[in-house]
Amino acid sequence: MGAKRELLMDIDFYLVTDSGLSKKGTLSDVQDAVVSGCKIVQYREKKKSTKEMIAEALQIKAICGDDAIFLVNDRIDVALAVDADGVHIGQDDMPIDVAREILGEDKIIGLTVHDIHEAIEAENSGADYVGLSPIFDTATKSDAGKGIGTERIMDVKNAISIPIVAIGGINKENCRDVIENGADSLVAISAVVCSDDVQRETKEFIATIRETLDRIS
Ligand code: TZP
Ligand code: MG
Repeated sequence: MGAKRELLMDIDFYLVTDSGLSKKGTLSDVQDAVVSGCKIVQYREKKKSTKEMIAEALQIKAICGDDAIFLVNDRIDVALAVDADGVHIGQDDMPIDVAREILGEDKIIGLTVHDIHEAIEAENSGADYVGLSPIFDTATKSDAGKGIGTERIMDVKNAISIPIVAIGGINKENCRDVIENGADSLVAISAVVCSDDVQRETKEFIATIRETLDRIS
């Protein structure tokens, strides 16, 4: 098992970049999150050219170094070009078996799922983790759909054994509930990248997640 794959068992706060929402820019956000202890970063960029994405992805990879897993959203070509640690894909992106064939066994593949059926299918098709979405209503992703609520996390937890990353509408007020209901890790995009202090927000999320995981274990 690669070192980065081992790190996947230890993730708590998961950073997804958003250059449209970010106050200080993607690279600054990644830097701030990683120095604050974030162990997984997903480069999610919908507007830039492939050339710009490759240049930025190389910089993100360098910031992550050995400290954080570095994944690229959707763009398997970009992930391959920069030798990222893996990808995060959605239900309408490249089928996971095809992505695995292209990326090989060593790369990490995360898949967005919306319910227990997609989660079981994700595990059976070789996903390394699932992103369960959206837990709450969110304005950050226009087509995310209605929040499924925290109780659904436990249903998924009871059905699969790969890590569950919760996403959608999560903030510091509701994040305890998300972890108590079975999420291993969580994403909070706007709550972190729209803040003036990404380091402080990342540290606070990590502390709350860790404290909750310790309490329920
Ligand atoms: N995928 C599902 S919901 C979402 C994505 C990228 C947006 C989450 O953003 P926020 O600001 O944490 O609700
Ligand atoms: Mg996608």
